[in-house]
Parts: sequence; C-alpha cells; structure tokens
Amino acid sequence: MASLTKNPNVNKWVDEMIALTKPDKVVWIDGSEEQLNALREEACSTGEMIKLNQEKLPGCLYHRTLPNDVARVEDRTFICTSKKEDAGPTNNWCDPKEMYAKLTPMYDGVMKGRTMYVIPYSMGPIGSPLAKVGVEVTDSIYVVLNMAIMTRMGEQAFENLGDTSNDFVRGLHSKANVDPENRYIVQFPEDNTIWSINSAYGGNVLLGKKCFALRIASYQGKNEGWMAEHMLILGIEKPNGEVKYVCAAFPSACGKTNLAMLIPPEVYTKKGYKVWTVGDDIAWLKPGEDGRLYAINPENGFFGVAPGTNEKSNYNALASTRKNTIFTNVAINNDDMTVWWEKLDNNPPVNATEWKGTKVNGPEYIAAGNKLAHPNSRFTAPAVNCPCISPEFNNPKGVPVSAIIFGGRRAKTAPLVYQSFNWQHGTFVGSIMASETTAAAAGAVGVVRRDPMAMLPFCGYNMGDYWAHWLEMGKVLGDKAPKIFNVNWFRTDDDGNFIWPGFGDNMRVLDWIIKRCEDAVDAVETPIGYEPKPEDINVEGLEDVTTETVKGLLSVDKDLWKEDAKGIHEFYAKFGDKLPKELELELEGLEARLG
Ligand code: OXD
Ligand code: MN
Repeated sequence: MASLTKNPNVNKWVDEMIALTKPDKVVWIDGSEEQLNALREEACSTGEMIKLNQEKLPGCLYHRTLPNDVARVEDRTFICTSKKEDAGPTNNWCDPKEMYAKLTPMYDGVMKGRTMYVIPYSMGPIGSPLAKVGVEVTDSIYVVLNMAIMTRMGEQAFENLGDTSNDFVRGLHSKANVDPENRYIVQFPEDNTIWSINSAYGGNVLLGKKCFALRIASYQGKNEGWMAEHMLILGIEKPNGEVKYVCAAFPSACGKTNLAMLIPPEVYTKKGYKVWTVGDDIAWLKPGEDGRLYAINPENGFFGVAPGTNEKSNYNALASTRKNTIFTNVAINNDDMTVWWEKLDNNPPVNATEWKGTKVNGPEYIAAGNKLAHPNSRFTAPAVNCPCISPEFNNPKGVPVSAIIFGGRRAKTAPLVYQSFNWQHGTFVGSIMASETTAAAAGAVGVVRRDPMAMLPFCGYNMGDYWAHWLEMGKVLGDKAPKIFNVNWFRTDDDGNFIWPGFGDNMRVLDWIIKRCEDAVDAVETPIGYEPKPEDINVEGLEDVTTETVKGLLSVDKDLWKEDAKGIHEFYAKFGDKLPKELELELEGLEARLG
C-alpha cells in the first residue's frame, strides 16, 4: 500500500522497518472510520477482539491479554543513552549499540506471515505548536484500535509534521511471541526511537503514551525548554465563570483519574462551581507568549484502571466508557455481553467469564477468594465521551496553569495540604514525593517508595538533570510561575481508617489552593511550608469531618519528618554530583527548621 506522506524521512524509516521485520503486507492507517471498521471486523473474526452488546455498549469491544502480559514491566524497560550517567541511577541502562545489536535479530523477519500497520499519530491537538508527531509500526490490530482512541491518529498527523521535518518519534512494536523472557521496552532518546517487543499490553505497546509522551518527551523537553510530566490537568470554574487550571502529579494508584474528573460536593455545585477535565495522566507544559506556563494533554483518550470505577467513585469515567470503548482483561457477563469488574456494583454476574477466559459462577468465584477482573484491567475510552471534558481540550494554545500539585500516599507524615515557599522549594517538595506501600501490593506494608514528581518509571534521562531542568524552568517563568502545593488524601487514624473523605470532597482543598493563587486567603508558616488555617478548609456539609479534624490532618509531626529527612538524604546520595546544590540546600533548610 502506498505511503500516506511525501516526507522522505518517514518513508525511509518505514522502508527500513519493513526490510527488518519482513511483513507479508503493509497497511498505512489513514484514520478513516471505514478503515477502522474493517479492522474491527477482522479482529473480531479472528477472536483477537470480542464484540460486546452493541445496544447497551455501542461500539465497544473486548480484548484479553496473556496472563503473563498484564502490566508495564519496569525491570525490562531501558533508557539507552550513549553515556550511562545520562540515564541516571533510577533507570535501567544499556549502551544503544549493544541494545540495537541484541534486538535486531529478534525483529529480523518477525512479521513474516503478518501485516504491518503504519500508524501516524499526533500527541497533542492538530495544529498545536506544543504537539509532536510519532509514527508507530506494529503487527497488532489491538494497538491500532487503541491508538485510534488515545491519539489523533491517521493522515491528519502528517499535517503537523509537514513534508520535510525529521522531528518525529519512530516506534517499532512487534508482539512477536509475547515471550516474557524476551520482552523489552526500550527508549533511545538520542535517536527519537522506541523499540518494544514481546508484549501486547497497553502501557508497553501504545508507544505514544508512557514511552513517547513521558520518557522521550521529557528528554526532548529538557533540550527544547519545556516539560513533559505525569500530571492530570483540570479546570475549576468559579461561580463568576472564570476557570483556573491546575496540574497534579501522583504515583500510580493514588486516584489521579478520579481527581481529574471530580464532581464537587453540593455546597460548591449549588454556588455554581464546576470541574472540567483536560487530561488524566500526562501534561506537556511550555511557557506561553504572556510568560505564563501553558499545558496541553497530548492524549485523546483515557487508558484507565477499571476496578474501583463506579457511579460514586468516578461517575464521569464510568460514563466515558459507555460507548466506543475497548475493555481489556475485565470480566464478561455472558447473559448480555456486558462487562463487570470489582467494585463496579455489588452484583457480580453469575454467568461470567473471568479475565483469563474461563466461564465461572461470579459470586462463587469471588467468595473463593478470586478476582473476576484483573486488578490492572483497563478501559480505553475516547476523551469526547467524558461528560466534563473541558471546552479547551482541543485548544492548540493549551490552558494557563495557576497551580501544580504533588501528592502521595502517606499514613502519618504529610498533612492534608501545604504550599511550598517558592518554585525552588516546590521543586524540592516534588523531588521528595513518596508513597507508602499498601496491603494491595505484594511485599511489606508501609515501606516508603520515593517517586519524585511521580516520574520514577517515566523520566527519560538522569533524574538529577531533570531536577536541574525544573529549577531552570522556574527561572524562565519567574514571578509568573505556578504556585506549587503538596496534598495527601491518605492520612489514617490509629485503626488505619482514612480520615479525609477524598473523592469529590477534595474540591475543598482545591478551593483553598485556588484562593492561595489569587492571594485571597492567609496561610500559616510551618517548617515544611505554608498551611491553611484549619477554619479556611470548608467543611460545610461534611458528616464526620469538623474544623477540629482538619486541624489534626494539618498537624506536622517533627520527629516523623526528621526520620523522613534521613531517608531523603539516602535517596539523594544516589545522584552524586548530579544532585542540584539547590535541593541539598533545601533539605538542609528543612532540617534546620525542624530543629
Ligand atoms: C498508568 C500508570 O498506567 O501510571 O497511567 O501506571
Ligand atoms: Mn499514569
């Protein structure tokens, strides 16, 4: 099939990939509904996809991955820069020459008997100066259909690239034999290249997402003066119609998609407050003409975790999945070919197929201690489906950011919310982000895992250089820089119960954050930063939380923080002389203030 572009750089690279992988057939994805429909039919006829109930879930399809291929594989993810120190102590590294030499034979002829799909896609709105183009070649229709939801895919992407540019990310994916022993997810930041092999699971194979929009893009951002961050973007509309935008970074499994789509409590909706979703996972940030920081969501859909999503926890996410959605590794209700997952409701289907494909009696299966849906089962849903999608979602300029919020899961240390003293201190606050492991994951409970800016598995270069870039961006932005905050929804009482209600009530904390950005409310200075006066967190309409409770949630236990500071020293030590002096000074400052 003829190429869709005159761009010689694209065509040369695609020809090389064809010569390497030797597919029987090559199909360029133009993005038309006609072509996508034919692919859907083909995938359903081979069993790769299963058609769900087209009345209840129009346009929705189901896919099951192999049980050995259900999540991102951090231990098989590499950053291949010529110098080891450019990947840094938090990434797996391999010399690019060595890695190419190892993988090339694995790709040699891997698509014999298969079709290669060439997917042009744009990360970011078509026509946006912040957007970037990628081309992914793959032997998986599942990848094509997911990329059609997650990106602006097809011929339109070449409009952004033009006929001569060489600035596109080259993504080579083959599911090969889905062999976990030979699974590799490899980024070559210096070559704008990603090679992924032996997986068919989303995070490893939808190369526009984590591989490009975070790992490669973070490296590009450092060189080009912008930032790629693991952040949601939301707009808070005030009763006067003004909308303030915030970005927020949380480690995986801290409720990012829920915060991005939050429905404010009645005390706020009554007054006319509303929350608009711009993005739920990734933000690209660049200073605009007015000197403020602007954000776009490079993605076009949501690749969300299904279990736990329900009418109450995230009404908007659930609504987003009711049409044109791909479900991966959830359970099927065979009575009506709909989907089910843990905590969707209290009625697991009796006539169920669990995620691995076995027919079971749902309630009995669960009673025996099994899960019907894989805990990391997913929905891939178009952003346009989201009832609260921001009217600015496709704005090529992006949205101006007033505040950046960091957060983690801490039982005792971090207060409900605090504000950093300034950008440099805010960078420090982001660099010491951490979560305590929960009983949900294997291993010891309560162990602190450092996850700076929630970028630990996603930073495409040395984290020390990444912090230096943050500090540099602060200098560029000057007094127009967003204010930086830290939140913790997960403080527990002595019995281990969460004290703060979370979900929609997190609006009460966002309210204080916005007021701080507008200089409309005072704060109290503490050793760790500025905190609200307890009475400035609106608790109207809450049943179990009073201003007294908030006071407790804001308490800072100096001994715990001193202990934490020791852990930060240890973590920082890994970076040697790549650690910016400013951060070392911030840590010393914190310790001095703690006494
Ligand atoms: C994700 C993640 O899948 O952060 O978004 O793990
Ligand atoms: Mn994520």
